Amino acid sequence: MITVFSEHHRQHAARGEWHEGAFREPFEAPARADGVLEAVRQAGLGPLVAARRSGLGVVERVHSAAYLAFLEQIHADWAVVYPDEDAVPYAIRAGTQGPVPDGLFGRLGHYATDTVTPITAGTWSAACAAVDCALTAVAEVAEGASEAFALCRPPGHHASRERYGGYCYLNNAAIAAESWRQRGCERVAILDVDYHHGNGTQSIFYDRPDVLFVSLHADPRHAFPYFEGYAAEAGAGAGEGFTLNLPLPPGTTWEAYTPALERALDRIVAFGAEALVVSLGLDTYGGDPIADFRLTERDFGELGARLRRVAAPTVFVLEGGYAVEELGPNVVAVLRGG
Ligand code: OKP
Ligand code: ZN
Repeated sequence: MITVFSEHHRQHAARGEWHEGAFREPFEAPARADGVLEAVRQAGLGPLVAARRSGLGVVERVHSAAYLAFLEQIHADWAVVYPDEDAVPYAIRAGTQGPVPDGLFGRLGHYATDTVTPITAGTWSAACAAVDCALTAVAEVAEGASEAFALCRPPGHHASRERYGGYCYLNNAAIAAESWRQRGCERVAILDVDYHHGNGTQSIFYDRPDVLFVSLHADPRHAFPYFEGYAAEAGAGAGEGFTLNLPLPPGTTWEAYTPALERALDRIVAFGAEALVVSLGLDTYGGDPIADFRLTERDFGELGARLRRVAAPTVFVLEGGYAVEELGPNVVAVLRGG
C-alpha cells in the first residue's frame, strides 16, 4: 500500500475553535496527520511517496473559479485589518442565491457554511497540498498500484462546489473521483465512511449518474451537518438513484454498522464501479471526542477487509478522526484490512 503525504498540511493550523460555548484548541490539528504518517511508517505498510504538485485543472472541474479565487485571496485581505487572527465569518448565507458581498465578513459568510472552519495564512497552501496527495494517489493507482492512501489534511468531504465548512475547503475525494473520470473510468464510486455525512461530495455529484455516492454516517437529526444526509436524499435528474444515504443512530456499534456496510457494498458492486474512492473518516471510533459511534481498532480491520470485496482500483482519502493518539493505528487497521 502506497501512502501519499505532504508536509505542507502543517501550514493550516487554526488558533482555536468555539466548541460548546468555549474557545479551545482545534480538533482538526496538524498532530492528526503527523500521527497517521508516523503510524503508517512504523507499521511498515509500504512506500511513502511525497505528493507531486498538480495543476488546478481537475480542481476547476469540481470548484468554481470565483470560489477558488476567494480561498486563495481572502486571508491576505483579512490580514491587512486583522493580522493576528484567523478569518472567521459570523453571518452565514442561508441559501445559495444572491450577489457576493464586497467586504471581508460578507465574502466569508457568502462562501462559508459554518463558523468552525477558520481560514489561516496557510490554509490555501495546505488545502492545495491535500489535493496534491489525492491526485498523486490516483496517479499511482492509474499507473498500476492496486491501492493507495492519500494522507489528506485538511479534510474535504464537507466542501461543495463553492462553499467551505466542517473543517473542509477543497473536496479531495470529489477531485480524486473527477480525476478518475478524466482518466477514462466510466463509473466511479465514492464510499464515505466518515461519522459525518459528506454533504459537499453528495452535492457535487447529486445530479450525475457517473459518480455513485454512498455514505454511512450519523443520522443528521442528531449530528453535524444536520441539514443533509437523510435517507430520502437519493439524487436528482440523471443522478436519481446514484446517491445512497445510510444514516445510523447514536451509539452505533459494529453489530449495527455491518448490515449498512453490506448494503453500501452491494450497491457499489451492482453499480459496476471501475474505481473506488473511500472517504476514510475514523471518527466512528469509540474514543472520538466529537462523535458517538462505538467502533474499535479491530472493527476497523474488519471494515478494511470487507471493503476489498469491491475489487476495483481503490484510493483511500483521509477525512476526519479526532482521537489523535488512536487515529494512526485505526487508519493502519483499515488499510491492512484485518
Ligand atoms: C469534519 B469531518 C463543534 C463540533 C464539530 C464540526 C464537525 C466537522 C467534522 N465544535 N462540528 O467530517 O470529520
Ligand atoms: Zn467526520
